[in-house]
Amino acid sequence: MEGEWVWVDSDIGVPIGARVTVTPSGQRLLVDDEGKQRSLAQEQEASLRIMHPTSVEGVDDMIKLGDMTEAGLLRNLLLRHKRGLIYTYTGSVLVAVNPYQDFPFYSGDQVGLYHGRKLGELPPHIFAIAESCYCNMMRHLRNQCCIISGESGAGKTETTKLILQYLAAISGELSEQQIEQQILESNPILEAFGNAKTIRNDNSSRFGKYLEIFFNKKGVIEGARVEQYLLEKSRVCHQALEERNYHVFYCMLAGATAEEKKTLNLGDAKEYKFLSKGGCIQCDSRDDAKDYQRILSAMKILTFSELQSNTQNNLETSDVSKSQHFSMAASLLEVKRSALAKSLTEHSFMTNRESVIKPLSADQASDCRDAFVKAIYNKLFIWIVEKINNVIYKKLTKSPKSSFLSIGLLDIFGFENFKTNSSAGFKVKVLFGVPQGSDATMLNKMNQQHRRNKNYVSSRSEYDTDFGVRHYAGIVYYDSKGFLEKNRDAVSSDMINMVKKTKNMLLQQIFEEELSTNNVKISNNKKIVMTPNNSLRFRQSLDSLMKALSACQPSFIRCFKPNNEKQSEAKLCMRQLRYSGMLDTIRIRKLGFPIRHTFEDFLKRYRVLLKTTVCDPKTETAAACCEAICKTEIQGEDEWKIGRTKIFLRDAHDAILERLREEKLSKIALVIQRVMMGHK
Ligand code: AOV
Ligand code: MG
Repeated sequence: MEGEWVWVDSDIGVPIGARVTVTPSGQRLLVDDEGKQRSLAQEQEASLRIMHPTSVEGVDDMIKLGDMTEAGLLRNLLLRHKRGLIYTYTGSVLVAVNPYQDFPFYSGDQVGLYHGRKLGELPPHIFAIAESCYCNMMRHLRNQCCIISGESGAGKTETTKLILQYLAAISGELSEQQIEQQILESNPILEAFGNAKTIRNDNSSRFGKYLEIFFNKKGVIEGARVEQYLLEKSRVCHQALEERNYHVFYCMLAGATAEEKKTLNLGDAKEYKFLSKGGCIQCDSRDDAKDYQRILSAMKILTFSELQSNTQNNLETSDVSKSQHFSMAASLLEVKRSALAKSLTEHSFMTNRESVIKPLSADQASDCRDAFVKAIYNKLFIWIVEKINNVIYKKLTKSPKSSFLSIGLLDIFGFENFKTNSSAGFKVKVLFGVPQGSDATMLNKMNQQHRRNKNYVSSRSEYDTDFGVRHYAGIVYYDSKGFLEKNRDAVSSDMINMVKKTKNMLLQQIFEEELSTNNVKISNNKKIVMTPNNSLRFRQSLDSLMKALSACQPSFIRCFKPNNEKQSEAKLCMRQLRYSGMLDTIRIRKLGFPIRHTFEDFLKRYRVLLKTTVCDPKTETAAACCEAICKTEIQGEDEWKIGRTKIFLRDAHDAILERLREEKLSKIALVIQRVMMGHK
């Protein structure tokens, strides 16, 4: 058995690989994948589980693995990752393991290499997936989407950008225009305002994004549209230890010239409370000053005016005091100091008979300030997205939607499981729409409402502030403490009245909705400005996302994070493998027939492969013709099935049939060429 590879038990919960070796002194050993040695008695050998050769060597498509187990998948990924092969297929699903270093994978040459090639023809690559989306879109005239998943820091956002880069490059070959560049340049802007350093990722997306890229029928990009979901607002006022606020603040303070900073009354990042709560100003992997120039140039390309670039959110100093900062805030907001002071420190409401003004406590006043700051930032973000869409999307709205084909890229915020989770990573609870009340009343309400929901784990006692949610990745416990504060964004009507008086056009614009609704609801003696309920709006936008996604042909990319300071590589990947449901995916795909076409579609596409001597389409049904094609071209009875209206194929046959079709077509082309030459 010397030299043989086997599976041995390990402490990560699944078996790992080991090799049988014999020392010069004749001692038999097992050396496992982690380099650990264990002795091996001869009589044990018979019970060893021999490793399938595909697991010894590694395969580029997990469907080809002989040992179809979690251990098999895990070893294959890790083996390839060690060799610098970060991409692996699981059928048509791409698994991408974050390399955390720049590889020469993504040059123009690579684009050229993958363009026009079928999935599986070349080594697994994100460009192959992008090409397959593009090709499917053009071939079936069907909209496509890429669903990219993975935990925080796994590489979703980078993957999205690579797909966009690929599509922009191949579209750019077909025509000379600016739009591809403008779409690409929207990223640095969105990331500046919507990404931040967290302990998981130096460039963590704190919002969800769906980018839909529109092509004309020739395959040239005509425009794109960004939809954003749930920016994490609490970060604007509070950051956890070792985390930062949004990049843009640090970039601006590091990158603006001394003169510009003087004009805008700006200091250094460390002077601002809202920028230094995480005790972290610098981020080693980022160059804030350089990024600032990048942001400005992107803003120019997307036609933001200079005034708009400068009127950024400098509000973080708005302390409720008659300090210098307070005057600055008033001047930036372009309101009278007295109006700002009133709105921040007083609370006016109606009793049955009269209007009453009550002073706010210091705590209430700072809550009020924070809610206002968060609202401004959130609205500014929405405004930026709109502004970008005005440039990259608006002109498409003049033509009917049916004149375009599209590829949508979904880049969400990744799963983060901390010892204590609070609403920072879990925004959906916003759905309860609890504008007032305390964390305890909210928890109580949730416990009652979801008592019977099997995905909800109620608090253990009335003193317990935790509750749990059963996610696909496992149960996650959330601490309800501070939950409401993090999600509260109801701006008081006093603040809105103040905004009414501003001369600042941008501020007026972003609060347009509140200013135009006179719909002020009075409840419990508190005035709250009612805009369309945030949770309702979120639900609507999720609904429309789901609708959009389900109307598309999807491609899936699963990003993996190979290391984490606290966990071994294998253990970490195992967890991700489990909750990605990959093994199930493979089992189903291996068992099933994931490729399906209607008889008509199939026949239209592969008619060149039909031997008319065997089956004549003039006299036979489409189903019979399809059957005839499969019989001659696909080996193995069990590889395809004929249904009532459709033909079902195993995963691999799509690419095989395409290749056969192309060979046949080029042969035909050659014959035609010869005939024409002969005629000349
Ligand atoms: P995420 O989007 O999945 O996390 P990112 O796409 O921001 O993760 O990736 C995190 C970091 O990993 C990047 O900043 C790069 O340094 C590195 N990285 C990812 N993919 C690649 C690649 N293909 N080549 C080289 N480096 C890469 V989050 O937004 O936190 O959920 O919510
Ligand atoms: Mg991201």
